Amino acid sequence: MKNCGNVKANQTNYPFILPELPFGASELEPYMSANTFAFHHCKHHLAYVNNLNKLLETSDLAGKSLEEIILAAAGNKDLVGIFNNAAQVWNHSFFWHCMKQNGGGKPTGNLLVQIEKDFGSFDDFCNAFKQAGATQFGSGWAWLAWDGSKLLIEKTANAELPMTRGMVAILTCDVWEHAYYLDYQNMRPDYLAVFLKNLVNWEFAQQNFSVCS
Ligand code: MN3
Repeated sequence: MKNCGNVKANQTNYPFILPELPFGASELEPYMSANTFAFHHCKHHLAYVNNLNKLLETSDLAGKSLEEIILAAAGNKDLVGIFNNAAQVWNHSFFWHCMKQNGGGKPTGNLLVQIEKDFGSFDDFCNAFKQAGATQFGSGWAWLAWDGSKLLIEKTANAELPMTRGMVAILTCDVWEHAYYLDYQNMRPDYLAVFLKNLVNWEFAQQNFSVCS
């Protein structure tokens, strides 16, 4: 479970399990602390997994894959709980892979070419990504996503994610307060800047882009 699965998600079928982090919980210090992971991974992410399994006990969606569950539940007011927990399982499993020790810097290869094409420059992309994350009101996520012909920056509320909008996630940053409050208190812009400068795993983003582009 060190590498918890493919680049789209790392979960296959019910009952879902909490994936291990793709790094040691203290390896991203000082930028993201082991204490943050003790809550964010071991409590928040685990709660989404447990809640989803509980809800699936009595649902005919239990035989579906995680992505099928998310897509089936999206927009269905009777399945809000399943959607929220399934999407948060997917989002966190994806998010852990978006970071690595000694991360940051710039992407290479065709992802960098596409970023420069769609955003003007890598710096312009960084500014737009940070702006999206800083201005997501309340809980949510900032994304780099691929819509089939171009890269977009999206911000989503709560558990919402690109796949329900017909887009492919390339990179994300969790901007729920539980992601940064222990290390950055209320300074969400500082957290987003550190995420891009010191934590981003551009190889993972490149893998995601290679699969879909
Ligand atoms: Mn979170």
